This record gives sequence, structure tokens and C-alpha cells, in this order.
Amino acid sequence: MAQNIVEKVLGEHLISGTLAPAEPISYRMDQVLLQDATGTMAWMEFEQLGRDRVEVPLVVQYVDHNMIQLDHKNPDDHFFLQTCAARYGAVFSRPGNGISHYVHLERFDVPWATLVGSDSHTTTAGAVGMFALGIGGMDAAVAMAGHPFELTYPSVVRVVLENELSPWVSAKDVILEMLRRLTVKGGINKAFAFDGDGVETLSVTERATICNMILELGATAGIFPADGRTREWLEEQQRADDFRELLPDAGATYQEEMVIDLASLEPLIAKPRNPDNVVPVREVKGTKVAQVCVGSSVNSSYEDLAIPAQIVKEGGGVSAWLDMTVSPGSRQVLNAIASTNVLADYIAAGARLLEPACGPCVGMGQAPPSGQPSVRTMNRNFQGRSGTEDDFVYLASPATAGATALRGEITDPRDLGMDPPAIQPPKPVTDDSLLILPPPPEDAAKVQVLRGPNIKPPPLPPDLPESLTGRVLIVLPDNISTGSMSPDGVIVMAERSNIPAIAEYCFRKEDPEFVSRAKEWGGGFIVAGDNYGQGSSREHAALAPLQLGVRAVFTKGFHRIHRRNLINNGILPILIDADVYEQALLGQEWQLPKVRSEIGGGSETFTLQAGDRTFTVRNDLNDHEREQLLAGGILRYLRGKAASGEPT
Ligand code: MIC
Repeated sequence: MAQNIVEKVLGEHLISGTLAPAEPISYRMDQVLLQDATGTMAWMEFEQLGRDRVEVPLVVQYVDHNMIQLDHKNPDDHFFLQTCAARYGAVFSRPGNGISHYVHLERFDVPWATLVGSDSHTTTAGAVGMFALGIGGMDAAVAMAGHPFELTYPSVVRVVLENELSPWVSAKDVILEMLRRLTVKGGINKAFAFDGDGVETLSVTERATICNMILELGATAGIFPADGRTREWLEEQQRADDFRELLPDAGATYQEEMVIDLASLEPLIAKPRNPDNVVPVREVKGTKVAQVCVGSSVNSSYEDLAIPAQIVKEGGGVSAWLDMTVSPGSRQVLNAIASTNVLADYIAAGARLLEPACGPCVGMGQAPPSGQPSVRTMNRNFQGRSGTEDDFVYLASPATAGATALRGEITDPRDLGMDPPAIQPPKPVTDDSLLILPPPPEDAAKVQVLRGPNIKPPPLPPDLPESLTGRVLIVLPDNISTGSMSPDGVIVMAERSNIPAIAEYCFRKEDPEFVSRAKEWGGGFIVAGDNYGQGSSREHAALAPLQLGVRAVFTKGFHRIHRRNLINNGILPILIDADVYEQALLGQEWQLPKVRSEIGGGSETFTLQAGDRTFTVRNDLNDHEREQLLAGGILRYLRGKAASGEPT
């Protein structure tokens, strides 16, 4: 039967289930990546699983997020991670080597392979024809322990790219166009497979930009064919042997199709404060801007950095009223900009060079001034993520960012009157000296894992009783991101290894009383609108509520990764309709009088007693998820299975 590229890759890895939309499947994992801000929990969870060595062919631990070492916490975490990698068999990418997605693209991404990573933008690897997705720390630990990876098979959308991008228009504008059309929830439980003659006009790094931000649609994954461009990329990275062509069969079928005429696109920009708030740049041109940040985990290739450099150089330097920062994606890119004149152009133009790390994207320094627009080539602009509560972050292409840095106001690069830069990237210098390979098992057993004083094991969920009672702790609108439960920025993210400490910041923006109320009421329930938990994969957004006694979250819809994180940690993800949402009152007592038997009996509904009214609410749990919730989360479930000798 004719297959699309998602069916081909997953078909080759399938362990159980059928490749049909909404069906639970499990498949074999080839690679796992971890980054530092989520990695410490993932390794502690791996230890809780009682394993001695990772059981997937490749695990890479990166350090790219918590790089501002204000005190002992971040460096203690780095040491912990380095010793865990050595002890349990993972490659360690040293701080300074670059951002996980970018280094992985250069050194490890392989067509036809599967990858999960404890970072939502792991989807970037789809650029070379890999089926790659973001997950929480516990799912990463379970994958590292060698368990098949469980996923609800997504609907596959064929994205037909036609023609070629016009001058000054870039891959960023393609993904912004998808966000404009589909919104931040338009991709939930979907995988986007790119096709059409426009594909070959895009380089691997341009494809990476699209696959990185595919997650902003709520999508499971994005995937490009592995073609001649992929072969060239791998050859340049001295990995020609990793190439294997991946193309859809003629007559392959898809659940949906969308067509994007690349030639008709113009420069686009996402206005504050959601990545789907997209308009043409010309609609907001002239807006005064205080800061421009280029690079980080998306748009940080040589070409992405060379374009703004060329603009600010040719135009005479960065505007006097604006700060410009540059974050290369990797040490390889840093080396490339240093060995050509890009770095010198930035220095001459007055830009600020940052190390190859996530940096401003997650509020790791370079917070913008209050109430002042910041234009970034990054992937998210949720309120407060930059580190400034009253921020106004716009997301745009490197060309728009460069034009804006030059003029000091949002500028459509087509209005510069310059010729579009013709960028010729130098041949990459591959240098793996900052990738530390794990010692062989006999030596690894002697490695001592170093635990700083702020590193605390995650809490374990309690038992699920037959009847669950609690008060409504908070009622939230649509599109709440995980940054609300576990905020970004230097101060809070430094607590990523300490759940009791990070729980103190839960919903601080939405409701500063939330934490004290949850403590006083002994926990309770969260009620929210649609697309709850969008954005980051951070499991802390489930662990912090767990720490505060939250037992169930009632929403109109969940983001995929966050929903899994809740289940893994024994918190019930419950679906409600507008009638329940609208009558939800802060402090009201809610009861699920027979929830345990309903879950155990396979019921797709739960009875809810809300005040003096009774409702029927829904769930979309599969059989395994039911077992995991009944056991009190996935760790207790797996331990129970191991104790009884049952297969998992
Ligand atoms: C992000 O871009 O939001 C992050 C920070 O990379 C997160 C991971 C984290 O919270 O540690 C993500 O995208 O998953």
C-alpha cells in the first residue's frame, strides 16, 4: 500500500497498534535527547525506575538552558548531569557546545530514525526526515529505560509547498503563515508531512525553522522528506553514511491537506502575546522597538545570523535606541561566523554577542525594558517569558529582525531598498571535542553521581481513591501555557531540580494567592479553557501542581505533552464542556464520587458533583493510561508491573 513518510518511519519502528488516527500505538525509540532544565528531573526519574544503564542506542544530554550561573544551583545541576551521563551511558554535550536542537541537527539527526526529547522543540529534527517529538522528563526516563514509546497516532496533514520564496521572505514566514491559518491549537494530534516542489527549494536549516515551530501549532511533529538537500547536509557534516532517502509513495494518502504557495508569502510577524497572532510586517511597521534578539534554538544557523549582520553592516550599524543580541545555535555556527566576516560585522555594528545557548528566548538574561517592544527570531512570545512581566515580544524572520535593528522600528525588509543578501555558508568545521562519550559499563559503574544541595527527588503521586473531593483552586481562560505553572527566567528556572521550591511560583502571574490557597485547602482542582498546557514540555508544570495537592485538571482541551505529564504524575486530565466551565466558581466544592470505578471500568465519562448540580464530564484515556492513573502515575505503575513480573 502506498505510504506517506510518517507511515514509513513509524511503520518501520512499530511495536503495537495500527497506524490509524487516534489509535494508541507503541514504537521503538532510536534516540533520546535531554536538556539541562528538564534533564535533572528526567535522570532522577530514571534512577527511580531502578535502571543501571540507558537502553536506547543513543542518549545525548545537552546543557543549553540554565547557563546563567547566578549561584551554585545551575553549575551543581551541570555537574549532576555530566556525572549521570557518564554513570548511565549517555553522551554529554558540554556547556558552550550549543543548543540541543541545533547540535543534534548537525551531529546526530538521521533520516528514518525516531527521537524523543525533553524539550518541546525536539520536533526540529523532522528537518532531515526523522520522526521527532517533545515529551516530559518522566516519558524521557521511561524511553531511556528501553520501554516502547506510547503515542496516540496523529492525523497526518500533507503540506504541499508550491513554487519558491520571494526575496526577503524566509522559512520563518512559512511557519508564521501556518500559525496564522491554523492557530496555536490547529495542530493538536496532527503530524505535518511536507511535500510538493517547494520542498527542494528549502535548505535543511530552513526546514529546521519550520519543524521547530510546528510545535507552536500544538502539533505532534513535522517531517520533511530526506532528499538531495538532506544528503548534502549530511555530507557536509561528514555523515554521508547516515543518509537514506525518504520520500512518500505515489498515491500515499493523508487525513488532510493544505497548500502553501511560497511565492505568494510576504514577511510576517507574530504580535504579542501568542505565536498565532500573525499579521504582515507592513501592518505594524513603524512601531518603535527597544530590543532585537536573533538566534537561539530556532533561526540560529549561519545563514540566519549572516542576513541581519549584512543588513546592519550595510545600513551603518544598530539603531542608537535599541539593543541587539545574537545567539548562535552551536559552537559550529559560532566558529563559522568567526571565520567569515559575520562576527566582525556584528561587532562593528554594535550588536551584543551571546554564547550558543537558549538565552533571551526563555528569559535567561537580556530581559527587555517594561512595556517596550522586543523583536525576536525566536519561537514563543507568551507574556512574561522574556523575564519582563510587562513585555511586548514580536516574533519575526532574521531579515525583518535585521531591518528593525537598523531602523529602530519594525521594518519590512523589502522597504530597505537593499539587495537581498546572497549568503554562501562556509564549509562547516565539525569538531566533537565538547561531546563527551560515556565510559564502558564496567567503568561507568564506578562513577559517582554528584548531587548539589538543591537537587531533590520529585514527589510521588498519592493513591487514587474511589471518590475524589476538592475545591476549585483557580479558573483560567484558553491557551494557558506551561510557563504559567512553571515560569521562565533566571530565578525560577534555577529551581528546576527542586519541586517544592519551584511550586512556590505556580500561577504567580494569574493569581498570586494560588499557592497559599492550595496549601490552606490541602490541594484541589484546576479549571481551564481550551489548549491548556500549550508550549513547553516542562514536566514541572504538572509536578508543581502535584506538590500543591492538585488531583485533577478540568479543561475544554489539553495540549498533548502536558496531558501526558499530568497522567504520568497521577493527575486526572478531565474534559469539560462550556456549561461546566461557565458555572465553575472559585472555592466551590467539586466531587468525582466514583472516579476510580469509572476509570477502571473503561467509562469515557465521569460523574461530577459541582456544588448542588450534577454533570457528566468526559475523558479520552486509553487502556494503558487508565492503568497508570489507577496505579498512581507511571512510575508506580511500572514498579508494580516489575514487582509482579508482568510485561509492561
Ligand atoms: C521552551 O522553549 O519553552 C523550553 C524552555 O525550551 C522548554 C523546555 C523547558 O521548559 O525546560 C520546551 O520548549 O520544552
